[in-house]
Amino acid sequence: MDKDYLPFHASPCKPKFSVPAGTVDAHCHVFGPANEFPFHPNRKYTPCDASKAKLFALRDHLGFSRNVIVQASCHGTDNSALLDALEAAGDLARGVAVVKPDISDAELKTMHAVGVRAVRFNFVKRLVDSTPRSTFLNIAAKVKKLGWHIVVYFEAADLADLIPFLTELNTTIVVDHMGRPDVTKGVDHEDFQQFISLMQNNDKIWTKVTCPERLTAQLPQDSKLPSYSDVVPFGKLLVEKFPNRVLWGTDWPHPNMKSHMPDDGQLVDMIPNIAPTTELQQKLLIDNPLKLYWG
Ligand code: 0GY
Repeated sequence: MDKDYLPFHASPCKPKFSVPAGTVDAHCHVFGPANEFPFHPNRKYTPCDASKAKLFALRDHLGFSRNVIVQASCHGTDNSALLDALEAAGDLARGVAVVKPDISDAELKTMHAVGVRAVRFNFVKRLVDSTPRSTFLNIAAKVKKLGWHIVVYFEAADLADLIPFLTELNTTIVVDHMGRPDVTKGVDHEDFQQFISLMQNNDKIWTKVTCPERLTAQLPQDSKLPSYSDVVPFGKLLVEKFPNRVLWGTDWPHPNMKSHMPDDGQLVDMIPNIAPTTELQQKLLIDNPLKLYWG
C-alpha cells in the first residue's frame, strides 16, 4: 500500500443505534487481496487489502443485513474482486461495476447474474483519467437494456459543468456522497442549493448521504475522532426533502482518508441525526436500497 495510506479501523465500536433488521450498507468496497486480485496498473493509489471476508464481518458486527459493493478506481475496469465478493454473498449483496467502453452484452449479462445492477462514472480527477462523455453515454445505453442505473462520483466544483450531461443521461442516477459539498459554506450556499435544485427538478436523481468523515472540516483532537456535526445539516436536509431517493453507506474501507480513519460504529451512530424518525430510517436504510438494487 502507499506510504501515506491509512488502513481501515481495526476494531470499530459496536454502534449504540440498533439499525432496523434488513438494513443495507449501500456504499462499500472490496480491495484485493492483491495476491489474488491485483490492483490495476493505471491506478492512482494503492490501498491496503480489504477482503470480502472482512467486509462481511463488518456487516455482521454493525448489525447490517446486506451490502452494495462499489468497484473502486484502484481496480480499474477489472471487476474480478467485486464479482468474487458478489458470488460469495449471494442474495446478500449487489454490485456497481466500472466497465470498458467495448463491454459486450454477454459480459453485462454475466455480471447481472451475479448481482451487478449499476455502473459507476467517476469524474474525480485525482482518482481517474478523464473519459469522453460520449463514451459514458454509449455505456449508459448498453446497461439501460438490463435496467441498470448509473452511479456518478464528482466534486462539487464540477457540478455546474455536469448538469447538461446528467440531464442527457435521462436515467436513474445516484450521486455519491451528496455531490461532495464544501461543508464550510453551509447548506444555504448557492453551491449546495444548486445540487438541491438538480434533485428537485429531476426525480430520477438519487444521492448517498454518506462520508461525513470525508466531507468534515473538523480534525481529530487529542486522538478523539471528530463528531462530524458540520456535515449533519447536509445529510438531514436531503433525507427530509427527498426521503425516497436517499441511500446510506459506510464507505468502508474508506480509501484515501488523510486526516484520520473513522470508526464505522460511530458512523452508524450518526444515522438518527440525519434520519430522525423511524419512517425516515426505514426508507433510507431498507426500502430505498431494496427498491433500487433488489427490486
Ligand atoms: C469512495 C471515495 C474515494 C475513492 C473511490 O473509486 C475510488 O477509488 O471511490 C475517494 O478517494 O474519495 O467513494 O470510496
